Amino acid sequence: MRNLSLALEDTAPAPDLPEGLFWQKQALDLAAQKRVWGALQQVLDAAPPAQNRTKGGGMTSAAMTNCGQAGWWSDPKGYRYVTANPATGQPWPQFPDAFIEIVQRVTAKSPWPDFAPDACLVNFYGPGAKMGLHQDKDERDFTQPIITICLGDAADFLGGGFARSDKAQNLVVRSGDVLVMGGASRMRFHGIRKIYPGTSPLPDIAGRYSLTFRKAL
Ligand SMILES: O=C(O)CCC(=O)C(=O)O
Repeated sequence: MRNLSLALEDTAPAPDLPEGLFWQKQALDLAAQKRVWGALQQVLDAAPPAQNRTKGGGMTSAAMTNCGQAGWWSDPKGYRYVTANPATGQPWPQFPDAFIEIVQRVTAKSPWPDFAPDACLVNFYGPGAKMGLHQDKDERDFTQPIITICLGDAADFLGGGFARSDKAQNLVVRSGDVLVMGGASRMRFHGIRKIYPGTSPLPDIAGRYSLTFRKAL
């Protein structure tokens, strides 16, 4: 049976979002999601996602990989962007054309029509995976937004405040949704509370991918 609480969430009115946080529900129809998935598979083949070690000595719950000129990396030395995959020494795979087209389409009518990402951190959440509340602050230019494409299972996205302890808003995001965090919301804490296994409209995806586009360098 599909998750009942998720079905109920669907009928809830869209919540008010703070300035700079945009949630474009179903920005990608199923055909566009399939195209992104096809392109993503090439990235995953070239740079398979893996759980990374953290500064604190643990492991990331989500598995990660990157494409673009730079990739976000975590290991006991800390968090940073690197231009080659430390696991292989190879450059990260280039952005597939499908990614560039989607980002351009999404940003065209946004406050950041000239957004030119140079990094895409891809997170993969299997059953039980999550991501704690954090700020994205390893990029050089905080005037540029972070744009996230959701693919696969639905998830609880937490949009918090500017302190980790601030109350967070829960958005149930689905495959094809796009989130933009920019401007006044660029430095908000955010995270993934849980995913809803078995809710992916793409039968080949068991779990959730988030494609997070950044201007890192
Ligand atoms: O998976 C998501 O939607 C959130 C990802 C995220 O917060 C990040 O990559 O910094």
